[in-house]
Amino acid sequence: MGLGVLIEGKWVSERDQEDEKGRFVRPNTTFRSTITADGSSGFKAESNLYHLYISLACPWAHRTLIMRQIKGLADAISVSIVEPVIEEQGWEFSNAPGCIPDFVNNAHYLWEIYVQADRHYSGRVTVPVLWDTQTKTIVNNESREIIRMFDTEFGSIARNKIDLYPTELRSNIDQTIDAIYQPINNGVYRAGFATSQSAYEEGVTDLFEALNHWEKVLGSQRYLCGDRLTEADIYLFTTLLRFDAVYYVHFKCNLQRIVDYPNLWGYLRDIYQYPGVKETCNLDHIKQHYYKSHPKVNPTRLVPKGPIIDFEGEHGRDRQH
Ligand SMILES: N[C@@H](CCC(=O)N[C@@H](CS)C(=O)NCC(=O)O)C(=O)O
Repeated sequence: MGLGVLIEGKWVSERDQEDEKGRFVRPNTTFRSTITADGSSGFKAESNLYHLYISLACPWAHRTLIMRQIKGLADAISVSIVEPVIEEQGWEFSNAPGCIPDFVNNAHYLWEIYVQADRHYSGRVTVPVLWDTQTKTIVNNESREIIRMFDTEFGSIARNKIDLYPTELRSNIDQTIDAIYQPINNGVYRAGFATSQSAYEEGVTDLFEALNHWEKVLGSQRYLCGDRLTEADIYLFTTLLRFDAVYYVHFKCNLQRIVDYPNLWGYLRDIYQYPGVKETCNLDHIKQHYYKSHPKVNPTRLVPKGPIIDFEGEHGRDRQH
């Protein structure tokens, strides 16, 4: 069993995901509309209009949930949470612990949402998905764009007046998000899904070079872009949270754990303890997902017991800077 795909609106439960050199390739997403504060894009920022489909296991989807939480958009944008494990039919809804079924469209599988948006849709069925309940379509399924919309377009609706994309830091934030994407966020997948030794080594080398770099940066400032929390930190956080429990073992990213880096470890705890963030973190969904959804990587699908990680301990980041 592997990951499936929709072809002309029909679900097919196997697809290839490497190139001829054994390198993992992440295809682009296809629904790329935007919501704007004034509605000029065709989708207006409003309460009780949009619904977010996510997995608590997926680092890309998790980011959108964190942004929704930090901005105080939880009452304005509803959410469904899929089962952690990807089976034959892809992402699935249920009442299992930590899940929220699809009370908006009553779908059983996430692919039904894609077909409802486009009867002839061909492509991957991924989380996150931002759904418009009025026009009954997918607005966007690219986490980076969903996060930006939540941050900049829902100002009058958001309960918390926090800005994670402040004008004076915008180019720095965008550059940082770009800089961590290939080596870190996608780097763990490049290492873990590689099917040749050289592709794996390429991924793992880039990953640890980048971690070493940011470890240094975080020695002299509290966050990636300076002394305030920004979008870029949310991007790094979801990879770091999964690292020691999953990527270190399952994806063979094992030169060092995050707990072995003094600055990255304090930083990870710092963001975990930021108001609203820990409620979005579910290590059980995360471990179930990775160890059971990739039988090519872990054929027995056994889920390890450990490690025991204390995310709640003192982070020391406020004293240091
Ligand atoms: N570019 C997307 C990537 C989303 C993505 O790859 N999600 C994964 C879960 S971590 C997924 O749904 N995979 C299912 C599949 O590939 O079939 C984003 O950042 O929103």
